[in-house]
Amino acid sequence: MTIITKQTSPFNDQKPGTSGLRKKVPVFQQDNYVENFTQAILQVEPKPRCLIVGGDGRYYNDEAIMRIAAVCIGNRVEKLYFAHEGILSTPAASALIVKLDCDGAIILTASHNPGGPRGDLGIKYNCKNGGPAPESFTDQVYANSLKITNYQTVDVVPENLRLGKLGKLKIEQTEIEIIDPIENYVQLMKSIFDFNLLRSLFVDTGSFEGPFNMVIDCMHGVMGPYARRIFVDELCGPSDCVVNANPSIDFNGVHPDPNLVYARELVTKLSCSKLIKFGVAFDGDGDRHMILGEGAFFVTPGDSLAIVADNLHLVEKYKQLYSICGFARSFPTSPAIDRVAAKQNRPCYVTPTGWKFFGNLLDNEAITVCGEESFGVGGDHIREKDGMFSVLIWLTIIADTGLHVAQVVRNHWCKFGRDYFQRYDFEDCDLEACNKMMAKLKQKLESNELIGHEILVRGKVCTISKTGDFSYEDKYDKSVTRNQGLFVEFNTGARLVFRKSGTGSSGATIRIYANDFDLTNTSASPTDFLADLLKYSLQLSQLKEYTGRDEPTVIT
Ligand code: G16
Repeated sequence: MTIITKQTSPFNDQKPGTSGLRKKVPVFQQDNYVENFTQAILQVEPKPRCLIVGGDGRYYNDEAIMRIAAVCIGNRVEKLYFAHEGILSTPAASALIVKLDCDGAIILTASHNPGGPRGDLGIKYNCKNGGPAPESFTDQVYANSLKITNYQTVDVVPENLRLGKLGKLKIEQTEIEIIDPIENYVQLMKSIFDFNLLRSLFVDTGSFEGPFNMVIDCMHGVMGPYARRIFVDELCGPSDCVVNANPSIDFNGVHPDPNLVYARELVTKLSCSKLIKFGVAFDGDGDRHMILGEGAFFVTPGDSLAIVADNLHLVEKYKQLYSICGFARSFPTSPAIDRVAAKQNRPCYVTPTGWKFFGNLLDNEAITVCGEESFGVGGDHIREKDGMFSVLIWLTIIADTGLHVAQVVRNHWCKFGRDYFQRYDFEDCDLEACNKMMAKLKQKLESNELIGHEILVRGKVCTISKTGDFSYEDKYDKSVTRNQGLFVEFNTGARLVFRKSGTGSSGATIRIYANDFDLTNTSASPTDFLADLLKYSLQLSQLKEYTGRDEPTVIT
């Protein structure tokens, strides 16, 4: 085997989105496509010397890993760690980068997007701090990809590189090690949480009229082996509490997006059995999660984030390791966490959508917990959102207080009032039509023409007080990110946000987010409470006129 230079030509569509490059599998299967993008990553200065490679196990994961490996060896990367079988959750990758003192990780995932031969694949790069590459990095990758003329690789795929067996080998100048990523992640969780307290949930203590039964739905994604290790081996839960736990290349035909529509199996289980008191669904790569209580009581991601922030003091070990300084949320996320921050006299930063924007705040110890409406909660222990971390905080709260999920949420509303929130997703719309619609809306909202306009919300007059397109200046590197969400704010505190998703692989997904607040009326249905606002959002955006759609594909 020898290192060779291979001629290539650029692809003009390798611009990373919200979280890496996401495309349909056949796009990645094109000759040179994976190699060009890998070379474009490896050319960003300072060039990485030590990398981790792995992915969420979806279709083409293993072939893409071999193509990436060949380019890394061709570029004489000094050390390459591969996850056993090539399977690595996103939070585990983030933890390993720091633990093994690597320069970064190349992670193959399209997260919550469907898999299979016609499904999605993605490649994202995480940096030395364990977090997703910031825009300054991904802009360089994109620029490199547009002018690439050749890449370094090896003339034959290394035959001795077998990801099924742990161990070390050397190919050309590259030292290679196949590692078990789960062990490090489990140890990290054990260093943060009181596993004895969590174990007590599986014992009938009388607090919950029987043992605290739970269902952990891994949705055929990467989390199965992690959940089995934690819930069955460490916490001594019954083996059937972890379901859909074998990573599958097409997620068994399931859309591995933990929401009320795609995690239907879990929702049905909890709706049908009063014996199950807690349910969680993870997404394909294990960073997102959805929490349900008894009777499929749904905890909105914004409430979950606020409750985690308000109860962080219960996680003794975490509190000792990472002092609680402040919080952050993405712009479209409900302001429930802002109220917790205000009560604790701590700052709450508001960033654009995308975990990469939390990195500098965490690195500079400005925040300890952050999260997003897209089912993401994370902390200072790694630089990715971490579904398991959030679940173990929830279980700590439950074990400590003896309260059910719904009681925890209702107590929170009593203390802070309720932030009603709903997100409408219009998936797979025509891209050009969406671009035109968003351009028109932007023009309307950036002029002041709607200020003072009145609409009726639950029978009361609400006045538009502010409109625009969210932009963000990073407190530390002073970078400015514009066009991060069109918004309409009302004098009552109600708000609408409009965005085009940055994680789709074809067409366009339009997201409309609505939130409103009530201090005392906390028991209304979000659908009723937000109906007038959402109706107005459809009129204002002229979504139907542009896209022909007026029914969301998913309501969260
Ligand atoms: C990624 C990002 C998140 C973001 C989400 C949704 O998550 O890491 O920060 O909130 O996409 O983005 P969009 O609304 O643009 O589709 P994941 O879990 O897909 O990697």
